[in-house]
Amino acid sequence: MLDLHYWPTPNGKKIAIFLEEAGLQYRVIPCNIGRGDQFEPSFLALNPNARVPVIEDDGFVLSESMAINLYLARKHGKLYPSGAHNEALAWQWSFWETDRLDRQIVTYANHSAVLPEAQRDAALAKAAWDEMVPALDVLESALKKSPWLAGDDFTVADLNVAAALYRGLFLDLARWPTVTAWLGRCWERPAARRARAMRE
Ligand SMILES: N[C@@H](CCC(=O)N[C@@H](CS)C(=O)NCC(=O)O)C(=O)O
Repeated sequence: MLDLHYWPTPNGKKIAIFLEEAGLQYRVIPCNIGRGDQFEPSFLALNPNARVPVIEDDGFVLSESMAINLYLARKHGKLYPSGAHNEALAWQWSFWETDRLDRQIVTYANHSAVLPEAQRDAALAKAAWDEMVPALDVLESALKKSPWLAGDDFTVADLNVAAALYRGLFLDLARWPTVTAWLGRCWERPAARRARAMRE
């Protein structure tokens, strides 16, 4: 049995989407990060970084959502790109998103829309946006060349990057129409809809 230590954040949903896509059996173990469950000794023993998600796969413990999905996809042969080149592209896009867009889109969304107005910092929002623009330009031009990131079909590469860009669903990304259409395609899949509806 696979245990998913989970809270309904985009990183948690990234794993839930994969598990739903792959049709794997799993048990959700809520880790309420709002009340500090991630700092409990039992959780820190699994992930000393005090972050969800974490999986326990027959005793094998793994954190970092991109790595978890790449591991599960490869292990189960589900949504894993075929051939060394497409496999490497899945790693490339997953690492790329973490470096170029992950924190930037969270910071931008928080300081432009999510936080109460009094707590928003316009300078932080602008700095984040200035980093997002060239990264989204890169994604736009890649998706103009191919509808999916690692080969001819939807794979764990698209799943990982689109799940991480969840906040983009609520931002004005009109200057990147190909990214917007691809993000919509990824989040409209039945597995993504099911995971999106999951609370704890
Ligand atoms: N790079 C990590 C990031 C994990 C992460 O930041 N998790 C957040 C929820 S999305 C968390 O556990 N936050 C707890 C805290 O900030 O104390 C991953 O992709 O799994």
